[in-house]
Amino acid sequence: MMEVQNYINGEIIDSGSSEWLDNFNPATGKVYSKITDSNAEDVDRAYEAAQKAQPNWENSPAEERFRVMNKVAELIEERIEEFAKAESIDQGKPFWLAKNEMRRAAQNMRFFATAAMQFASESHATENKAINYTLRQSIGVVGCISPWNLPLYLFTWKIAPALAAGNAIVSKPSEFTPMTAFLFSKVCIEAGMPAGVLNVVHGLGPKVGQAIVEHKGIKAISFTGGTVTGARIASIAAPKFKKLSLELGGKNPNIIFSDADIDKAIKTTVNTSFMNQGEICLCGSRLYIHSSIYEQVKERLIEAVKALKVGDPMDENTRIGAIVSKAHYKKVLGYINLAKEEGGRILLGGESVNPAGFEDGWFIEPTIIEGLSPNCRTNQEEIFGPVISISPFEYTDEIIEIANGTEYGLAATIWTENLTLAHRVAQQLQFGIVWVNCWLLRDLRTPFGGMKSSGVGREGGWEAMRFFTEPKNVCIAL
Ligand code: TXE
Repeated sequence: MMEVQNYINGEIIDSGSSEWLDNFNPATGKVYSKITDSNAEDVDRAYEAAQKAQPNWENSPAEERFRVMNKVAELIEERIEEFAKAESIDQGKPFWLAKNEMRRAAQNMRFFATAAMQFASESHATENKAINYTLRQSIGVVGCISPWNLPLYLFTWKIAPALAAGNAIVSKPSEFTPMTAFLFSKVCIEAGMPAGVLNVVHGLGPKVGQAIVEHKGIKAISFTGGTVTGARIASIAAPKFKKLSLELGGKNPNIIFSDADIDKAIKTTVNTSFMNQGEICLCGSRLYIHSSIYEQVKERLIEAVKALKVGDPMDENTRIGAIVSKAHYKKVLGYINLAKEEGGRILLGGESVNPAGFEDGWFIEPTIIEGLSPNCRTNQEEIFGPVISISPFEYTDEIIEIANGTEYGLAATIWTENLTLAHRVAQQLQFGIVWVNCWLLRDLRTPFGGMKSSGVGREGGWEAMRFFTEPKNVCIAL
């Protein structure tokens, strides 16, 4: 059986614990590989390697960091089939989608390789008195903790800017989806990444993740995952005065106004609602449709979603794969039951499915629910599965209030051909990202992150480079 091992000080090694965790294939419900069960001592080892390697990495020419990171991107692209297959088996997502995400992982490395070459200091002349400049220095050793929904895509999204800014890293991928980070470690060795610059420690969140957050020498933590975990991490990191970037959950509204281009809105909404089984923090799980077009959009959406094939993730026609873990599968089904208790009418789906050949896998039908009040738990809590709630609305001010009325503030989508309305609503929505007539259209230079319980800080472009550096003001009197 394949074994997922750590990458510490440039070597692929087992945890000192000699213990192993089971790794499941969500489509079959069976264990298919083992994960080294690391602990705080492995984190210490990774930290020591990182600390030793960091000064040389920071002081290496930017071209050298650029070269290594680009080489890693090239090697991922050369092995895209292998990486995508591994991601699909580990996570449950369709293979074609995993392939897109592997391209994005390579793009993350390449984008921030370029940032390493372009990131610059600022200077400020203080009228005849002084010249100030801002040195942007590496932090040292940083911690990167990533989730299971877009495993390599989000892992690289964190480590790439950290590396570009000259830091060394102790990282931990999710224990539910460690495989592509393991393959990535091997690619780093092949690309000539200096030993210790990136360390990948596999294992459980409360053990390995927590040890990273608690570690005295690790000065900044970049985390993507659940809001509850984020709050726990913040409570440990804050008294130690660590820099923190938290990308947490969402309960994102998708609002279709009466003048929207309905064909486009429906086509995109199918993805907004159900891509990656709804396991994307940016998925729109609350769909609000203007009452004048409600029945029409509802019927057409149901038809479009009915056509989504649920099943074998390796089949190129599959649109909905398996749910990542048994626990999460039960959680999502629990929310469907809750929706019924709260008075919701199931318009489509609502059940688990057992596609032929995958009888023990964790599959759930894409589910559309109507008739829920804005304040019920189904409309307030993050489900993170193929489940959406739909409702009609009358007035713009009313829908803005409803859209803003959850503890989350990650992403909102609006559909309208009215430019003034689009600008006005975009300004009033309390979300880190507002998409107008599109969804998940990403430019890696833009700030990415959420308001309220969706997180603290922003990733992407210079925001990420600023997070992974310490600014120092040098003031020289003239
Ligand atoms: O995530 P966790 P879970 C949401 C989604 C989901 C819920 C919980 O609603 O149902 O969160 O998912 C590591 N100290 N999202 O429990 O636990 C863990 O090992 C340090 C939204 O699987 O937050 C993993 O590497 N680290 C989301 C990472 O944190 C800890 C993506 C995320 O896992 C830790 C995933 C600890 N005490 C879930 N405990 C998004 N926003 O994209 C766990 N970890």
